Amino acid sequence: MAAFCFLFIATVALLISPALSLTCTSQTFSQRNTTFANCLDLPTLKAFLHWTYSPTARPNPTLSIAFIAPPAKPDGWVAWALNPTGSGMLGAQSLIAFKDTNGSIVVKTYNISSYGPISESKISYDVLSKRAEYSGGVMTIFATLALPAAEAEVNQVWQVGAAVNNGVPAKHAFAPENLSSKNTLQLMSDAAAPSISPASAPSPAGRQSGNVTGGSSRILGSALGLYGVLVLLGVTYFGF
Ligand SMILES: *[C@@H]1O[C@H](CO)[C@@H](O)[C@H](O)[C@H]1NC(C)=O
Ligand SMILES: *[C@@H]1O[C@H](CO)[C@@H](O)[C@H](O)[C@H]1NC(C)=O
Ligand SMILES: *[C@@H]1O[C@H](CO)[C@@H](O)[C@H](O)[C@H]1NC(C)=O
Ligand SMILES: CC(=O)N[C@H]1CO[C@H](CO)[C@@H](O)[C@@H]1O
Repeated sequence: MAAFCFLFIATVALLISPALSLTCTSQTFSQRNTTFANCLDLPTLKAFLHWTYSPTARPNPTLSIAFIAPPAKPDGWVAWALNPTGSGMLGAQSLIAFKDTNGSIVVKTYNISSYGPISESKISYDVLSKRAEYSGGVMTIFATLALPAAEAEVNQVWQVGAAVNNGVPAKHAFAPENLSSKNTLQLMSDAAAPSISPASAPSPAGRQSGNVTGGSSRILGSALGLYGVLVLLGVTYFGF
């Protein structure tokens, strides 16, 4: 009976795995040498964050990210921000990617201090590098920020918009999803990562992407965690 249960569970786990491959752990980047230590399926706007946090980098800790999301319309924009002074849009130190007036996909920085029209400006983080790609209907922002000090967590905000007018990203929708597109990014998620260590039992998805399965959205995270546990059970039981 126990054997049957394990077999059944393992089969179900295998059956559900294709759906889970739509998570960040199956995403790859066009530059083959681009990898990140962690990734997260963000809970709204079909967005994903990949990141590597280097708290001991000198002179400042660094956070390298790839933020992936489909713009609300093909000529729209995607944005990712840290908010060191609050949790929402006001105070967001933003990176916004869009197709510039000359047709290039650019990333510009915006210190968002009001709900009015935004304008390009410096942000409170040193931006060590930034670039963006647009392919397959999704935009990806790549950036490395210097953080003023090592932090265990930071507030992040993300957003998508439908239009860019004369090089200025236009305001986004007011839908509930937009209003809830923020949370706290646990930078030290390695410590809190699921007990499945990639070194001892790489998940199939983790192997594909070269990413460590770090955090995940609550729902997908627990599904993936469950899947991992099931795989582990299968490994233990079947010895493969
Ligand atoms: C990764 O590859 C790109 C070209 O595909 C190159 O410009 C870049 O320097 C490489 N980065 C590293 C860290 O090797
Ligand atoms: C378009 O403008 C951006 C600056 O906004 C520049 O970095 C980029 O090289 C330009 N692209 C082309 C094709 O001229
Ligand atoms: C961002 O805007 C706020 C409010 O106007 C201002 O106090 C702050 O100095 C600005 N930050 C930077 C880096 O310019
Ligand atoms: C998370 C986020 O950016 N929410 C914003 C959605 O849009 C409304 C209206 O502009 C803002 O009030 C929210 O801050």
